[in-house]
Amino acid sequence: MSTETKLPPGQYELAEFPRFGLSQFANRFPKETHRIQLQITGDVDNSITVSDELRELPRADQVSDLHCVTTWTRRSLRWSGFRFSDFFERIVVPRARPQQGSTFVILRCQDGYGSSLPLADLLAGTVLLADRLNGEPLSIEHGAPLRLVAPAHYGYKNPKHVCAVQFWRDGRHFRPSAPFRFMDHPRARVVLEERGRGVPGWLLRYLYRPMIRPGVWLFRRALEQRLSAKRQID
Ligand SMILES: Nc1nc2c(c(=O)[nH]1)N[C@H]1C(S)=C(S)[C@@H](COP(=O)(O)O)O[C@H]1N2
Ligand SMILES: [Mo]
Repeated sequence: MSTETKLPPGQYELAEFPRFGLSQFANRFPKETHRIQLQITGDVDNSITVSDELRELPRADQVSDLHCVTTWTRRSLRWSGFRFSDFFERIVVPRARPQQGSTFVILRCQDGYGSSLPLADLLAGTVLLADRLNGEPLSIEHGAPLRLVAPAHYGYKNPKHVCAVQFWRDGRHFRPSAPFRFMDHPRARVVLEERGRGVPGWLLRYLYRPMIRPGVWLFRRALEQRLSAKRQID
């Protein structure tokens, strides 16, 4: 059981599952929360848009933990969706035809957020494009209509509201969403505490931890304001 295993280095368990991220994204929301629309582009022979065909892939369910780089962990989340490896082998390869060596993958999101991972990491069996959480369709808080779940990598490599997947031969098209380069490790593996680049992970624990409470508060308030503004319009 995941609740009995030890947490990764420097992490502590949170009893709630907050909406969270870099502060500049607190007030940004996806326009489309139901219909999946994924653009597949980059160094590919054929750029395509994938929507309901994604739901024809075999479903994959998994229970995994989400580890934010700021040191909070939410345990035992029940995700449901599609394995990234199935998506890649059954849709991307035959239809978009990535060019030789296009292994730098950028995921872009409806709120303007973006993150990158090497293709090899995305092909791991635990990486999902998830459309459900704990038996319900994904909520706005947690990434509707589709998010990446990559439990071996810190939360910032788990983009929400994903709208494009780009396969490039190198990283020159990528500008990390984080304000400083040290905040984006190319792989961000949790077991190795790869929180950032050029700065030891254990040191970043102390820098990031004070950001948790204000971050949770900011993201919650932004969502409440958005919901009450929507109620006035509806
Ligand atoms: N589109 C988008 N995805 C995002 C973020 C964001 O601000 N926008 N924040 C990231 C960070 S830093 C974390 S820890 C997780 C938090 O996921 P949650 O909001 O479902 O708790 O989402 C990640 N994915
Ligand atoms: Mo995070």
